[in-house]
Amino acid sequence: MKEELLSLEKEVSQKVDAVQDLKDLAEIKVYVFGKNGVITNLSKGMRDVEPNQRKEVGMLINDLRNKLENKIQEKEKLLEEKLLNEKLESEKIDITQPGKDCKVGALHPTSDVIDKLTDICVNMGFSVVEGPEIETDYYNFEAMNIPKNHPSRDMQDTFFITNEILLRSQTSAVQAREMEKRKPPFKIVCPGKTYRNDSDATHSPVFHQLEGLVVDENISMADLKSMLLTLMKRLYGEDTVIRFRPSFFPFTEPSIEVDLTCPTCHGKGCSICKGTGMLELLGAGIVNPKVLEMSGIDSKKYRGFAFGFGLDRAGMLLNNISNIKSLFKNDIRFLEQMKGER
Ligand code: FA5
Repeated sequence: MKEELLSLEKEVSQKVDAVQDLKDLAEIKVYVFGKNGVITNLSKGMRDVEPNQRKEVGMLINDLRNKLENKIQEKEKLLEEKLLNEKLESEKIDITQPGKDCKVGALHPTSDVIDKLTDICVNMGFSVVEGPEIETDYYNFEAMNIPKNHPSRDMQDTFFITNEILLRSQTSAVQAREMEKRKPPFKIVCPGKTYRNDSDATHSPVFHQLEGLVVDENISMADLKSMLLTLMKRLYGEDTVIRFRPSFFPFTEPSIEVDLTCPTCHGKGCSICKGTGMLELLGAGIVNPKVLEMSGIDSKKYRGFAFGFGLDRAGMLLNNISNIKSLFKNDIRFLEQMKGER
């Protein structure tokens, strides 16, 4: 019997020594202590042992059970430690490593100038409105005192969809829409996209304008001039040089255009500003009484002034950009540079 127990101890010990993971160790446990395990079967066999030998055999079996239990427990502890160390090693974080470069975005120069100008206007009491980009001939032209076949339509090379429907060529199209809806006095601005068949360094087929319209009693050219001066100074700084020029728009009388120093040559004259040293930024004027009347506003009681900023140009002047196309290319290198400018 003793021999048998010794050989069993040896066999199980060798198996435990050789085992490499907890799953295999669990199988050995079943082999030794399971329902049909070798130790369990030895205990069951006690009833066949001669009564006078039972005590001694019992002690030997118990002794072997304790030895094997200890052996397996030690191995279990070892394997658990090994597993934990492997896990810790695989999850190790090197906190001395430099962090990953995280890209920070910024507003596009056109969005930036839209936000800035709109904010300035809102602070001056204007409400912000929107109008459709696909517009009727009536609101874009006729309600603005530009009848069909009027020569001033040539100033805006328009994309027509049908005879009566077009891509709006000016945000002035919102003027009549708002005048029909509102009762004076009111002040509105409308930033948005506009479309013309135009393309060079300062003209793009899609561009942005910001329309402003003020209707009230006793409006004069002095109000318009001081409003535009304030807007320009708030946007470009107190020492901004601007030039008011007489102009013509069928919907304003008198009409003016406003120029700002060219960002490319700083006033010296270059190909971008066609040698003038200045770039045209906006058109404006006192609303033609005919336009007020067409939209149901009493022109004897009320007068108005209106202005239409070219927002892409405004952004170019703000960021020293010489070609309007850069604003539409979405070249990340250009946009990165713009981020630094603001
Ligand atoms: C107009 O569009 C008038 N509706 C402005 C106006 C509003 C006058 C209210 C009176 C009262 P004009 O065509 O000049 O005007 O355009 C106004 C500005 O839009 C220009 O000064 C220029 O800055 C910008 N602009 C015009 N065409 C383009 C274009 N193709 N690309 C980029 N900017 C343009």
